[in-house]
Amino acid sequence: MFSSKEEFKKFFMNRIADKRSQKSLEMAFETLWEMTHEWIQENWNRTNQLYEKEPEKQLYYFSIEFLIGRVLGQNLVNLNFYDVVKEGLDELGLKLSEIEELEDEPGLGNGGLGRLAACFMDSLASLALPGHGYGLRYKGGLFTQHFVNGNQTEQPTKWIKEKNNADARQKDLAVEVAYYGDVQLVVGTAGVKRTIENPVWVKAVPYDLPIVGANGGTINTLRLWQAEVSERPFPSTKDHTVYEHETAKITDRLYPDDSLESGKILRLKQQYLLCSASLQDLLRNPSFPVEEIPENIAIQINDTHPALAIPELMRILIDDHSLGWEQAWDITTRTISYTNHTILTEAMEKWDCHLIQSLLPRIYLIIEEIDLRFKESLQNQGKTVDVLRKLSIIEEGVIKMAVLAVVGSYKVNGVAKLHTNILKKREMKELNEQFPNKFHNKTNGITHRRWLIKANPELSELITETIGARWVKEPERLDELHSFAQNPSFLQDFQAVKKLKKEQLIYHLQRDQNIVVDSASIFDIHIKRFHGYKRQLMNILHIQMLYNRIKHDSTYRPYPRTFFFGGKAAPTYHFAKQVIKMINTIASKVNNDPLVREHLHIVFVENYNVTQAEYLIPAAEVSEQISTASKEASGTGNMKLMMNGALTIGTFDGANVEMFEQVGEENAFVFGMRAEEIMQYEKEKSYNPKEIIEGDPEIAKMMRQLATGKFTDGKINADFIVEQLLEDKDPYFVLKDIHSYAKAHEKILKAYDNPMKWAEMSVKNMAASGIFSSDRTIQQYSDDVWHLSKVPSIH
Ligand code: HBZ
Repeated sequence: MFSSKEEFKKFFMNRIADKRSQKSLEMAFETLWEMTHEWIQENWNRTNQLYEKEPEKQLYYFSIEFLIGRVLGQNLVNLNFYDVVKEGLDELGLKLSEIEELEDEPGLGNGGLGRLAACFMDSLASLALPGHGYGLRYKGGLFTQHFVNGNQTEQPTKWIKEKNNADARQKDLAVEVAYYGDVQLVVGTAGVKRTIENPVWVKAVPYDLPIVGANGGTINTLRLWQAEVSERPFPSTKDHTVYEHETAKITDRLYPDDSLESGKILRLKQQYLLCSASLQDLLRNPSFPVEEIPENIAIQINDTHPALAIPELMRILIDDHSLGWEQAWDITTRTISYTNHTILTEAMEKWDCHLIQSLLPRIYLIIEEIDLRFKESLQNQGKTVDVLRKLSIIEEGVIKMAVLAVVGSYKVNGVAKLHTNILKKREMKELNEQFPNKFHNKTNGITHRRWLIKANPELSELITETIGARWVKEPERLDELHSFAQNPSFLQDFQAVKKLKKEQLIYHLQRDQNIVVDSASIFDIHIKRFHGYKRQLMNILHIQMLYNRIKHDSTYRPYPRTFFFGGKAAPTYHFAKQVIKMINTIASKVNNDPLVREHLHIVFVENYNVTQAEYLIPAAEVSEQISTASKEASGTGNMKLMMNGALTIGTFDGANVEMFEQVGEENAFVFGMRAEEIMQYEKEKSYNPKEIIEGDPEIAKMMRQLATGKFTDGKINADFIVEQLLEDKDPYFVLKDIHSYAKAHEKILKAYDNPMKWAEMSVKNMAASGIFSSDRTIQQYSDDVWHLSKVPSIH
């Protein structure tokens, strides 16, 4: 390691010279990559030795997704080497930012849930807490999105390259996972045992990624499993070639769907591979007796995707360690805790019994027994048939994974206050009554080390110059910015940084997508997965509304705005894809209209991912958080944008509610119906959008424009859109909220008219954002759920 820029340069040049004494970017990337990995390795080994020497309780975060983004630059930041390396390279005529661009981001997640797991990993290591991740190493991450005639197309992406893999294969730690087979009763000296005869074995090989905490101190491990062909005997009754093909496919690609559960057997195989391999790994040579698992291990399951960890742990304890049912159940339910991320019915996982029965026969028997025993205890308590039905794990031939997850965990949490309340009072009311102390809230957070320090070094520097550097370690200290919210010179500096970040985004977009944007326009940003409930449709309909006004009211000439969209739709989510097409079509109409384009510009950023987010978020002035109230469990993009000084236009939904609470509603643009109103309408089925259309000429006109295809020159098939709004009764209340949304936008224009006031509001948002650091979230999980102790310093 080095301590100065000069030392770094010498070190770096020696390496380069070792190779082919060329300064090409690729070589610089490779060299830097190797160097950082060597630095990391040292502390990684030391952290691991410490864990072995002084075994304290460890947390394992089981997640089907870890959306980590690029790692090179972030590791340099966390190691505190970023500036030294950047300056050193500058002097050698190399740009670190260009070198960073050579890294392909591993898209091992869809959206919020996967990114949350990545932020949590960063916070655990940065807080020096012993917490690691278990996930899957998909060969193909999330698809690459391209637009062809405005339609989303999906190309497979392979992030794994021969060279520069961020992870290291640990072939000696491979484990075998059993699928299919027959459950046999074997009578032995120790009593009756169950074994699985003639299973199809799959080898799970771990790949380890270092998770570098702040200041490079604690380095934890993210272990990702890859499925491979097993060398164990193969059942004679099955076709070997088919099986080899199937095995190779298990970790071939990430499921690109973040809501509609499709009940596919391959997905079930993925889930079981994650759970079985990880648990076998954890219980390989434990330094403690299995009876003491709960004192030594905490397992957090990220949604229900890893809920098979519950019956799998039971299987291991009963079948492999000969424990009785009660004892195994006691251990399991004191080890596992569960986070719920959604109340959307279509996203609640349900598996057909027969699917699990044939793929995982022993696991099925265990789930059946859990259900049976639970029901028995409920009957003994005299529960009604209705309550019994709601609380049953198995109902009408399907396994409700959320119920299994609640019954099998010691703690269950929602991801924002509103969401947790909805879980407790409605979605899981009976479960909450049954287990009154199980449910709790842990409002999500984001790591400020990536979303502020890494993505916005200029703003971070300004903050440090203003309030000192303590906020880096204690992000709640961002609230010290409050006293500068009316300081003209600070506000001007803030404005200058925002302008710079807008220009950097413009440069990036021009280079990559050949898009030209006016830096003086308001940057209004709507970035997230495409979903009905996230209401990108309302945003684009509002733009259509503005277009009509500009065209027909010669006095209406609003301040220029650029509306940025970014996000992918699940390949099978037809409606979401139609909205993408609609935005692209309206974009070309708006952007090519000589009058309108003076006021409105639409930019749809292709292939939105973590890397793009790092450009977009620091440049944002307006953050669109407009989900139908009650539907967005938390949201985390909202927090990233707030931390970078964007003002939120948003509904009272998810974590928005808490953001407004922190910053004050006067520093945001709040609109729309509340969760209770929406839920009331849903319950009564009393909302009729037809009435709105009939009573509102402006909306009626927009619907006509869409239906006749005149507005879009026949380029979109608006049937789907109009059908959803009319026949499907506008399930996300777009037409009900659109006027209140439009009014909020009017307020934005008014506020932007006063740049100093706008800057003041932005600063107040930054100042109030510290609580949304995932360091706070992780500390709360640790205090209330996992009970971890800090790793002693290794320096
Ligand atoms: O989890 C999101 C929530 O929608 C969002 O409100 C919250 O902030 C975030 C973190 O808690 N949920 C997801 O991102 N869900 C998925 O990505 C998903 C992936 C695969 C599935 C189902 C959902 O099968």
